[in-house]
Amino acid sequence: MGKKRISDKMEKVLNTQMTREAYQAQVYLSYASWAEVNSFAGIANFLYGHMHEEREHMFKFLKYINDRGGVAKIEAIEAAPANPKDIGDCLRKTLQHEIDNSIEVDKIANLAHEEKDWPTFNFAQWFVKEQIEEETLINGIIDKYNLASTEVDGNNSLYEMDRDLTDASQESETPREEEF
Ligand code: OFO
Repeated sequence: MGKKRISDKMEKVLNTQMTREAYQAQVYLSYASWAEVNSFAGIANFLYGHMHEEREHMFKFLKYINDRGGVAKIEAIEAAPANPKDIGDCLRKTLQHEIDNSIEVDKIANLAHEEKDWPTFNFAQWFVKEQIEEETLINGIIDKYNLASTEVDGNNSLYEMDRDLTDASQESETPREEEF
């Protein structure tokens, strides 16, 4: 184990966020399973895919804590929330989970700034950008849902939207910095 290069406070905050990322994965997993059971295979596929992204986020936190001489603590993950009422509810709740997560990520960047912990500030920036992408991605799907569900042949449009999501990317259209 290397010399500890993060504060005790930061270690605790990063550990909390690591568990929160695992919770985010639980949310996507439970909503995906709900969508699958309710015959929305495309949406389920998209949500299962995103569950893996959240697990990767959790692992990024784990590695960072350990690499900086802290100790990642694997703790209990909060139970997934109740099933959504319908697809619209599912998408809106997914967006709210992402917004809540963005707020927590911003707090880490803020603490790193206060502590002049520039490595953690830099680490947090990856997540700040990731959250912009994720909110944009889910907002885009909500827009499609709103269009699909307000047409006269609503069910048919919803069917098509679900089919489109089968191969949907997990990335938003926002270019990442390295793509400029
Ligand atoms: Fe959905 O995001 Fe992790 O951080």
